This record gives sequence, C-alpha cells and structure tokens, in this order.
Amino acid sequence: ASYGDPQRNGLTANDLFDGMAEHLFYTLGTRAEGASVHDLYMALSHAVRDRLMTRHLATKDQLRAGSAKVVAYFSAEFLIGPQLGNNLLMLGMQAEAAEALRRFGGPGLDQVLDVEEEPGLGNGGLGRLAACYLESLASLEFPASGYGIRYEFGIFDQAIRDGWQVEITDKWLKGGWPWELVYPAQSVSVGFGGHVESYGDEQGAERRRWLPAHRALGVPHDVPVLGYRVNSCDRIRLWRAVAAESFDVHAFNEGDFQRAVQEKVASETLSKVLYPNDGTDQGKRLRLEQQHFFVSCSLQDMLRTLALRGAPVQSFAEHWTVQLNDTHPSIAVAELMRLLVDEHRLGWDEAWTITTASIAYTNHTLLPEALERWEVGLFGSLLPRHLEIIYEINARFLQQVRLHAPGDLDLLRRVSIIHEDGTKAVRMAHLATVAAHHVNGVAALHSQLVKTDLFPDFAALWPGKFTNVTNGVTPRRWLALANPPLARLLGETLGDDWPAHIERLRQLEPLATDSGFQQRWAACKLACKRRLAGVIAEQSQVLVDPTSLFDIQVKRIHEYKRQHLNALQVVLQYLRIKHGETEGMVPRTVIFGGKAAPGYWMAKLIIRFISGIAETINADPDNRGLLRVAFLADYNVKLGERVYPAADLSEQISTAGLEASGTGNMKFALNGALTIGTLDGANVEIRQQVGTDNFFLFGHTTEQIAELRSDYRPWEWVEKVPLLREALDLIERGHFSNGDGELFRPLVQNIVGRDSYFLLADLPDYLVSQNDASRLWADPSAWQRASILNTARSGYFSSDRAIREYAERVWGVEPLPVAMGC
Ligand code: 26Q
Repeated sequence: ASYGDPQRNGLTANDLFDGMAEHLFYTLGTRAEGASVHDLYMALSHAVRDRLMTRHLATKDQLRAGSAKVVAYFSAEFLIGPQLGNNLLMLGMQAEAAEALRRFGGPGLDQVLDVEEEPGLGNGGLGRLAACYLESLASLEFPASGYGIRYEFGIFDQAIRDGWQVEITDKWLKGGWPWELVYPAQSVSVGFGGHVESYGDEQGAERRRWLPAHRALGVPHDVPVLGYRVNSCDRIRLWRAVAAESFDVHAFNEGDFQRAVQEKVASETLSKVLYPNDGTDQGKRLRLEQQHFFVSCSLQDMLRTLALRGAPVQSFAEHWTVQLNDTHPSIAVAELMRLLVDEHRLGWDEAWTITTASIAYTNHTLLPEALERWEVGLFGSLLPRHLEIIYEINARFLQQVRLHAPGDLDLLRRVSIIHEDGTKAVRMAHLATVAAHHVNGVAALHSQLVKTDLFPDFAALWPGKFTNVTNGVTPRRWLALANPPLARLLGETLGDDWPAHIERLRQLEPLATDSGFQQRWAACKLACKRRLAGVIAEQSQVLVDPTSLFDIQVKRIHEYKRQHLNALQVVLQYLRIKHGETEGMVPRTVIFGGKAAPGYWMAKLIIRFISGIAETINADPDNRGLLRVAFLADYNVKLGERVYPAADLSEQISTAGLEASGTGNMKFALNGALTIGTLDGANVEIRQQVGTDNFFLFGHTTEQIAELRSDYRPWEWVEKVPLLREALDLIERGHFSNGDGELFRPLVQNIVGRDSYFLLADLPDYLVSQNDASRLWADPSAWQRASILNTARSGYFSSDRAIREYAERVWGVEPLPVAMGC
C-alpha cells in the first residue's frame, strides 16, 4: 500500500512551508501575498492534516486486514478542543510550524493558533473526558473509534451583559473546519416511528419486523485522532443527519414544494444542536431521536466493518467492545438486539450473549434529576420495536430476579427497567446496568456510592459487575501543550519524552525543596499568570496583579458545585477588609468561569451575583490590592488551556457525595495548583496522592452530610460565622446590585431557607481552610514546595492510566502498534 507523497509527509520546516504554499494556492485558491491569518491557519492545518492522513490510512489498513478487537467509545458528546496546536505537538512539529510561518513573514504561530474555532460538541466534564480518552487510546496504540454526533451548533457561546449570561449561537463551522473527512459513500439509514408487525419467515417461524414511518441518513464525518509520537491515528466518527431523499419527489411533482422541503428540514434537525443541559433531563423527543440516530448509525457501521473483515455476525463481541459514556447511548442495548435478531435472524439467547459480552457502561452521576428516563408513550411512538425488545429483556431479567429472591415483590418493582408507579417510563440506567458486563463509576468514592446508594439491588445480584475506573486527563493537551514554560522545564529535568511517561513526574520530588528549582518553578507559574491576566484584561478590562494568589473556580455553574459558597467567602473577605481585619490576608485574585444551562434560573442568578460582587469589590479603593474578582466569560477548552497553568489555588468545593469525579481538579493539580476541596469525587484520591499537607481539606463528609440531611436548619448556622449576618444583609439590601434590594433575595433565601447543598454547614470550616491557604502563600518557599509536589504526584490522574485500566479490566484489548512504510 502507498502511504502518500514523501514530501507531504515530511516533518521539516521546509516541507511544511512547501505544503502550506501548495494548499494556499490549490486548496484555498489564494496567494501567499496578502493571505489573511485565517488563510494561513487553513493552509497550515491542511498541511498538518496531510501528515495525519498517512498515519490514519496505515492504522485503518492494519485494522481491516487483521482481527484485533477495537474499542467503540459511544458518547453523545466529544469536547475535543482546538486541533492544530495539539496535532503539531503530537507530530513534534511546533518549532517547524513556527519557522514555516516566519518564512511567510506574516503572523506568528500563536496568532495563527488563536483563530481556530473550537468545536463545542459537549457540555463539560463528560464530553471532555471522551476526548481525553480517545487521545490516550491513540497514544497507547489501541485500535479505537469514537462514535458521536456532529452537531451543527455546539454548546452556546457565553457573553456577559450587565452581569447576566447571554447565550449566542455557536457557529463553529462558519469559516470552514479543516479537521474532518466526510465519507458520503458510508452513509447509513436510520428509522423512526411507525409500527411493528409479525410475519412468517422462510422456515415458517414467526418473526417481528419494524416498519418505520420515517428515515434519515447518517453521513459520517471523521476527525482523525493522532497519538503522541506514534503512528496510531484513530478517529472520532461523528454522524450528520440528512434527508433520506433530497426531497419528497411525489410531493414535489404534485407541486407541493413546501411539504417536500419540510421532510428534509425535519431530518436535518436531528444533528442541528447540542442540548445545553448537563444536569436535568427534560425528556424531549428530539433528544431521544438524536440518541437513537447516532447509536443506530454506529452499530450498523460496526456490523459493516465486521463483514469487511469477512467475520460472521456471531463474532461481533470478539471484534468490538462498546463503552457507553453514561446512559445517553444506552438505546444501543435494544438496537444491537434488534439488528441481531430482526435483521440478522439470530436467536434471542445468542443475540443476548453477544450484546452483553460487548457492552459496558460508565455512570457519571448519582443525582436523581440527571438519571435518564423516557415515558413509555413517547418511547413507543418513536421506537416501537425497541420498546418491545426492552419489555422482553425486562421480563427475562425479572424472572431471574424472582429465582434469586423468591417472593420479594418490592425488589422486582425497584429493579425493573420499566418504572411502573404513575406514568410508566423506561429507566435507561437500569437498561444499561442489566445488559452491561461491567458498570463503572468515575472515582473511588463515586463507584462506592454507585454500589451502596444508587444500585444496591443490582450490586447484590451481580457483585462482580461493578467496578471503579478513576477518571484521567491527557498530560499532552493539559500540560505539554497548555503550559509551555513548564513543559520546557520538565523537558530539561525529565527528558524530552516525559509526556509519554508521565510517571516520571515523580522524579521532581527531590527537587521540591531545592531553592534554585523552586525559583524556576515560580517563574513558570508567573509567566502563565501574566498570560491569563492579559486574557482577563482584554475580556473585561479588569486589571489583576499576576503576583497575587490566583484562586480559581472554573466548571459548569451548578448549585451542587457551590460557586455561591465561594462567592460568599469572597464577600466575607471583603467585609474583613472593610472592617480593617486584614490580619493574615494576602493579595488574592478570585477568578470564576463557567456556563449555566439556559433554563437553570438559579445558576444564572449565581453568575449575576458573581458579576455583582466583582463590580462592587473591584471598584472599592479600600481593597488596597488585597482582593480582586473576575468572571471569565465563555469558559471552554481553549480558555481552559490558559486557566489551569495559571492557577495557584484550585476550588473543588462541591457538597460531599455529589460530584462524581471532577476532571478540572486533576488539570489544576497537574499544573501545580494546590486544591482547596471537600472529600468528594476524585478530590479524595488527589489528596491521597499529593499528600494531606499539600491539600486544603474542609467540609462534612458524605456520611456526615447524610446525617445532617435528616434535620437541617440552615438559619441556625448563620450566627456561627462572624460577619455572616452582615454579609447576607448587605447582599439582600442591594450592596452588590447598585441598591436593587430584590435581585439577590431569592439567592439569600435559597441559602438561609433551604440550603439544599449545605453551604452554611460547610462555611466555617471553609473559611479556616482559606486562611490556611493564605498562611502558606505568605511563605513562598513552602508554597513552591507544595506546588511542585502536586505536579510530581499527579501522574496517576493521566488518562493513560485510566485507559490501561479499561483495556485490561473492562475491554480485554491490547495495543497494536502501527507499522508504516515511510
Ligand atoms: C441528559 C439528558 C438530556 C439532555 C442532557 C443530558 C445530559 C448531558 C450531559 C446530562 C448530563 C451531561 C453531562 C454530565 C457530566 O458532564 N458529568 C460529569 O462527568 C465528569 C466525567 O466523568 C465527572 O468528572 C463529573 O463529576 C460529572 O459531573
């Protein structure tokens, strides 16, 4: 096989320059003279993409020819971030790209990287996790494909106007996006609605068949995912929906052009927009249509490649292992059964053996409002055959439960896939759990709670099914790419290939007390803080002091994540300054960032509140540089790359038991931030790894919160905190809202009245911990030591470690290095 034009594979600045010149002319139809920054971005991207193609085709050829088991990572979200900089890093061509651009004499690499639109095809943690995992799969040379949806509009862009969040449509495709390859010939058809009928097959056996009322076509758009300094180049296959016929010919011929076009519009709506809720499931029909659409496309695609390998359908589970990223793709259980039983005519038992051998499920939440359920009426009208199949799966499962616990009718009610009290609904987490060979949580504590609180009945039935795989993040994007000064220092200290061997970070431990190394460490951090200060100044005209303590909380806005606890703490610090009680305080810059779901009113009010305190506090001359507050608008992957490296203190302050893992917490620690946090999610393991002295712990434990819950009167906690009464009064009376005494009343009432997330119970301890942080900051050498140790001991949180665990304990797959003839 050919692996392309040697010149188009060349890795020198010269080769890259030639490639860019060629793409400017032939691909972009423009001249090098007068090329815009965007033209240069496109030309460089195409030239880099050429270098991926060789590796991508070699990877695909090797897979097609062989029989290695391939990982199919099913996720409704992939938050992949900007591609150009990352691919240059993977290829080891950053310096060459900078040099090639210099020869064009125009903008530099940073400027060119900055024009890339990031595809916001996810909400937050879960979508970003999927992207980190595909990157590690490729870097560790595992054959894999991500499967998801190519939303035309991703997560909205956030603007802040008058302190409020404003949502702006994300038009990420507007300038053309060079990182996808379209394969129209591999399109597949997906059915919706209609009815099911019985018929007799050739052998006279009764079978069921689904006659959908509508069909849409899925067109695959592949994003290549190159591993770090290897030839393995996997892909994320994203499906775009188009009309099955370009328009309804019959209606068109009748002269009903409107109706002819309508069908087309309806089909193409399927992949139009990402749902921006990351917490509550509103049970919308279109959302279920999206899920079925991408899952059906993906499974059909997988069966097709199985046939290409010449393997029988019975061997599906030897060729593919499917990971469900939460329940969003859990319709896969019923769809795979339908494809095997109805289309491939397998017997039920054989099909069930294949399905359960190939599917595993990751749970990402315990919050009841986030567990997906679909009303049976809606489900049956959209997917009548799938509902039948789910009833059959449930009947067989409940029979098994009856044998296990004779007479326990309440157990049957609790575990049934169909929720039967009131409006009947399909419980997707039950469907996924019944079918999956493994169910995992995403941090040690969370996986424990999955067994004890969420699925105790299932855990008793199948103790071996439940496991933990603590999340991880890729050290390539989140350290090597995002933090150039530190990457350079690590290269000098650990050797250039440290990003592929993250356990080497441990070798930093002996340097933690070395004053020369501490100084270099601090210089890296300061450089990153200056860069972030520049972003803040440009965005919001707020000037922050890069030598102050950067105290940062970035994540989706949620009551359980308690951004308002942090905001309350800021107000209390401000009052201490106003009262002249500045003993022990150090100059701090408190930075917030994150999007609120558009329909989540309290989350939006929290953003307004942060804007309000920022405005008031930043304008108050009494501060004398002790306190600044900034809200970073439009927090996304690209901004994250500026934020994590610049943090001194990482706020991970969710109510214990509610944050499944967190992954931002890992990105901060990897970049040498100290965490102030509760014993929640992966914080527990971060604290264990970095050492209890290098982590500011506070708050009630999961068990203590459970105890509090039974008899909690938040108002009784108010008096326990000095200045808190005064703070709450100031907030209510409009001190942070230009005298508006109505605006923040619901927020204060929420806290003092119900306080569902136990802010007031955790506040006293939080304040003590914040003081501890200030005290350590006042001793720079002690702080640097702790910071170095945080990085040195965070290797565990690499997605390489997480992927190795999935590969060994869940998927049963092995690396398959890609040999390339060039
Ligand atoms: C469901 C139904 C309908 C519409 C939207 C949704 C939906 C979409 C996205 C529900 C949830 C999400 C996203 C959840 C998420 O990001 N969870 C986070 O996953 C991370 C990776 O495991 C964890 O680190 C976080 O703790 C967890 O909150």
